[in-house]
Amino acid sequence: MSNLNLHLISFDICPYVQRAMILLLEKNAEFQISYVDLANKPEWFLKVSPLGKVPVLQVDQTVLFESSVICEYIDETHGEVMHPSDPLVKAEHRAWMEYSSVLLGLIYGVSTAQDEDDLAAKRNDLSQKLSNLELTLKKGNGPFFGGSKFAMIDAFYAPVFRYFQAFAQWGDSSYLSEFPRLQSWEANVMRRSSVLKAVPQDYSEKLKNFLKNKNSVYARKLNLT
Ligand SMILES: N[C@@H](CCC(=O)N[C@@H](CS)C(=O)NCC(=O)O)C(=O)O
Repeated sequence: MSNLNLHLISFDICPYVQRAMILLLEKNAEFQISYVDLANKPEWFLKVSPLGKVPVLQVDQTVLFESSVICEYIDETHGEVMHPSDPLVKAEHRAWMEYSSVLLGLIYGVSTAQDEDDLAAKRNDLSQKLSNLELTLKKGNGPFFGGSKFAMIDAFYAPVFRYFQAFAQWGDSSYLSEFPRLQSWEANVMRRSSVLKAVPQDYSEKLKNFLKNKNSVYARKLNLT
């Protein structure tokens, strides 16, 4: 266990921050957390974050950015390793972890599309990509992506599933309706304690306000406006 001080810089509904939060909670790591308003970035944050983005993890005086890098660092320095030991299986997990970032980009695209055509194209693409993911999930191999152990890849998919849960709460539960393996994986990931604690209690209200302000076609369809 590392003795260095960890300081996570967060924005309360950021999906990439959730990855780091889940790792820190899984590892029972001690850390401080600060929240910034990304619509009004404070000077101190702009000095610390090279890309002006969250998450940032300050490790004593060293600044780490990019959620994947932050998560790998936390994994290597705290507690039990959250990757499979076999190099090929680990590489496969990392490949599908990258894939989760593509899904997050598409979900953002769906929720902020400004016209019907763009919305339909993004939804189609997302659906196709979820179908690829469904096919890679091995039958009867749950509860998690790689089997019985909650691994880093499961932490990476939690923010994806959290969006689907929020959309379902607002009336659209279509995303995983044709994908039974994904549904089961989602349920198992989303009941994990670290995942439940990785966002503020008013997450859903905050996400709703964020989407409302985007005034997108999808926000109107969900009656968020
Ligand atoms: N690839 C980055 C993405 C981080 C990212 O896009 N964060 C968003 C918030 S969810 C951000 O800070 N946006 C502020 C901006 O782009 O100005 C990672 O994985 O950490």
